[in-house]
Amino acid sequence: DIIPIRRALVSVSDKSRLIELGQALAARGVVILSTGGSAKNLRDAGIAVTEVADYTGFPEMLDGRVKTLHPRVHGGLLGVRDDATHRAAMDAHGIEPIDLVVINLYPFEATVEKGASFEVCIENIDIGGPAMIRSAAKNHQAVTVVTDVADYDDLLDELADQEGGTTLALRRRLAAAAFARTAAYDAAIATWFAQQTDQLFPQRQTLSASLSGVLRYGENPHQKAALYRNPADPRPGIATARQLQGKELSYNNLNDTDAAFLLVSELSHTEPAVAIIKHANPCGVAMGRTMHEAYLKALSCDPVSAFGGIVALNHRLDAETASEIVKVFTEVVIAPAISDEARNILASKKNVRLLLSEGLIDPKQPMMTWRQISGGFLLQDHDRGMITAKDLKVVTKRAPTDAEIDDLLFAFTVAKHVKSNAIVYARNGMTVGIGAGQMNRRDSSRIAAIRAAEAAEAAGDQETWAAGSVVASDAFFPFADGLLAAAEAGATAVIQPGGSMRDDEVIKAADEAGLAMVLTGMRHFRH
Ligand code: 93A
Repeated sequence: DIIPIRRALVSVSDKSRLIELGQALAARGVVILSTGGSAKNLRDAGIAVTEVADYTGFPEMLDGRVKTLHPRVHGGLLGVRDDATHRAAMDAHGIEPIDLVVINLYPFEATVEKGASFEVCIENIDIGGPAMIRSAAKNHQAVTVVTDVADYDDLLDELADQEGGTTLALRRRLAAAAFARTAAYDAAIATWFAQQTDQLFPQRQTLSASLSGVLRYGENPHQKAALYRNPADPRPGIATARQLQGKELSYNNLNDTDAAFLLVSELSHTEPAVAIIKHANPCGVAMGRTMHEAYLKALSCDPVSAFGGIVALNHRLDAETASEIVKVFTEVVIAPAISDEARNILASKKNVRLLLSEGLIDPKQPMMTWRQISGGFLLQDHDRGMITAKDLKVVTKRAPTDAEIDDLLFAFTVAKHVKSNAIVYARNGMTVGIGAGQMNRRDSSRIAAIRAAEAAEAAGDQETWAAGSVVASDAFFPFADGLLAAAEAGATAVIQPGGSMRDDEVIKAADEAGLAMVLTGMRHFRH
């Protein structure tokens, strides 16, 4: 694995530590090839170098645009050392193997940052440097590539440890860093170029074959937008779904459909489940013995908000359910599968966007969420936290019944997908009232209670659907008031993370109100 360094090519724009590096290589008897400015610096310090121009027999030309782009250079980098035909070709053409390249690129990024003219920025696009870096990195089996002054120490240490050679482990690490460097360099060029031509978004593509492409507009008509698919991620999801019918998907459709599909993917995989989403918040979520039952239960939670909503199913869409869905104005339907009959029924509403995913999203799968803030990005891993019955800590005198536990876990899962502050009432595997996105928890509780009362009214029931329900909160109750509002509305059991300074007060209030309460120890903020 150890490859001795006999010949090096040094071509650097940033000349810091160049002399130190040259001296160390020369002391080990390494033959140094170098380009104009770098060669001059080394020679001035008394280090013997061969100009690349002398080696190739071609002068640096075209204002330095062509200095190392030559087969004697690239052959020396790319030739496979233990391949007889490669060796024969190298011998025939006088190509000497180059074991080490030390290159840092024309300072394109810094030139742009300085506010240089278009022409100066263009001239600072390095062509020969990235070509050599990529040749060397590709052939890292035999070639060491250094693209950052910060790696000189590792190189020199290894040459000392390995008697003038490098290990494959180091060459691999440096090759990975080298490709990352050229990728970032090209990305900087592409970004700058796009800004120069006001082409931040790619040319419009049709969305039928693949969902990626330029969208009609963003969250609002005056905003530009595009969908980028991650080609390295073929897992089931929104960007990999197939659109079977309907109008073009909008930015908001895609965002809402993602929220809907993530939610149903997290509910029981054995029982049918439906989520109806509006503005990225669920307005009705339910499980059922059949898909039809689950849909009707989800719809009844908030039929007003469901108008113009997104419907996500965790199982196959059947005809019975499809004929209910078409009765309500619906923007998008997404399911992992669909029956032929259901497809025909939906075809009668040709505007409805119908998406077919190849399965559900694994809620445990690693995903990142990122958002831009002024001057930077926030990156976090996706909220993969999930609570099961054994994670629950009963803190009240009364423990919840088994039926309550089922509803508590269901409500807490839904609450995870509701914008904070989130309060979710649930009963018999369906949400009956959801309070989302309020700046205080008491207001969310109030709204959820109002929804439960109105759902009952719409269904012709005398008593609010909050009666006999359970309630979930995405974060702890800082005061007893939100909890008491839930008790007043008729909830009998509570699930919340706990961890407030006033937990004792809240627990006491729960006991006094006859509530059963469990703590999860896990918060699910979603902002
Ligand atoms: O203009 S280039 O793209 N053409 C080349 O053939 C080439 N070869 C090396 N720039 C090229 N380089 C770059 O020159 C290196 O990446 C390095 O940044 C710089 C070093 O030039 P000098 O040694 O003359 O200061």
